[in-house]
Amino acid sequence: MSKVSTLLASLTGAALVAAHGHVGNIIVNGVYYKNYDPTSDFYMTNPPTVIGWATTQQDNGFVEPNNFGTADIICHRNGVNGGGHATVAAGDKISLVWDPVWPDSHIGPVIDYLAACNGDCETVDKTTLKFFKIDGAGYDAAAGLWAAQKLIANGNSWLVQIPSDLKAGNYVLRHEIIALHGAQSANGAQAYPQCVNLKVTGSGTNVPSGIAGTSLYTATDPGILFNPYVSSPVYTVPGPALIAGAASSIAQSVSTATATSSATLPGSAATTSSTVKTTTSSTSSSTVKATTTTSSTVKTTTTTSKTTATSTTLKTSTVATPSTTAAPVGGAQTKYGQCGGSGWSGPTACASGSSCTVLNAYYAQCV
Ligand SMILES: [Cu+2]
Repeated sequence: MSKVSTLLASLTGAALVAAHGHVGNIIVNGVYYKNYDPTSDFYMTNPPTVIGWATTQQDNGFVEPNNFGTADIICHRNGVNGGGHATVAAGDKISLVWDPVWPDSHIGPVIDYLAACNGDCETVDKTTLKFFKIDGAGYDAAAGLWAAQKLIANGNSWLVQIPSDLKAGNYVLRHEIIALHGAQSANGAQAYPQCVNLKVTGSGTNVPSGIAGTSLYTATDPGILFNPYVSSPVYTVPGPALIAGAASSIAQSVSTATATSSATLPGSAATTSSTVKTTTSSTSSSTVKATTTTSSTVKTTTTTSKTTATSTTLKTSTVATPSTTAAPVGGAQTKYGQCGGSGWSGPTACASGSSCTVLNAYYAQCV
C-alpha cells in the first residue's frame, strides 16, 4: 500500500458510507417470496404485503456500531413488522437471496437468529423479541474464506435450517451479514440485519432462550471492532453462543424457485400459486443433493414430501424465477457497486449518475 493510499485509508476509515444491499427474496421449499424492497417499496403508497420487515434502508445501507444499542439493530433501521408470513416445517431449509450482488470487498460473518413472537409476528413489539442464534459463520481458515465470500459464491444466497426440534409457532428470522471492510476503525463495521416472518410447523417442543436485539452486540466486541486485513484472521463471531446442537453453518447450496407465493396474512391458511416442483442443486461436492417435491393446488396448505436423490428431472411449469441484477452496462459499474481498491479487477468506470469514490485502500464505490 502506498503512502497516499495509507493516508486515504486513515482519513476515510471512520466515515465509510459504502452501502450494500438487502435480501431481495426468500425461497422456501421452492416457493419464491418477495421480500420488502427498501429501494422501491418505500416509495409506494401501497407497497405489496410481504413476509419481510419494512425498513428505511433506501440506500441499501447498514446499521453502524454506535447504534447497536438502539432498536435499529433489531430489524434494520426503523424496522416495521412484515404484513404476512411464510410457512415452513421445523427442519426445513430456507434460502435468503441478496440483491444486488454482495460485493466481495464486504467480507465478514453471516449470522442467523430466530425469536418467538408468542402471537402474530405481524404485530409483535420488536423490542420484546428474544433472539437465539441458529447459525453464525465467520472466517473459515481452512478454506481461506469469509462467510460473506461463501455467500457470494453461493449465488449471493445463504441457506439456513430451521432447528428440527423447534416448537411450532410464529418466529421472526433475523438474517444478517456484518461487513468488516472498515471494521479496523471504531464504528467502522456495518450490520445488515434482515427480518422475515415465519410460521413454523412440527411437533418439536424446544424454544431456546434468547436475548433482546439491542443486547446482541456492542461497538467494541472483538468481532465488531476487528482488523480483517491480516494474513490469517482469528475471528470470533459476535453475539450470543449458538444454541445447543447448532452448527456455524449448514452446507450451502442454491435453491431454485419454480413457483411464487404471496405472504400469508395472520389467521389465514397458506396458499401457493401453482404446482411446484423444485430442485436444490448443490455447489458442494460433499453435499447430498436434496430434492424437494411439493404438490399443492390453490388454496391448500402446502404439503411436502422429501427424498434424497442424486439427480432429478425437472418437470417445468415455468412460473417465476428469482430476479437477477442486471450486469453493468457497457462495462461500467452500477451505482453502489465496487469500482476500485486493492486487488480489484472489475470495472473502474461508473454508470451515469454516479462516480467512483475511493473510500479506503481496499475499496472504491460508485456513489
Ligand atoms: Cu457497502
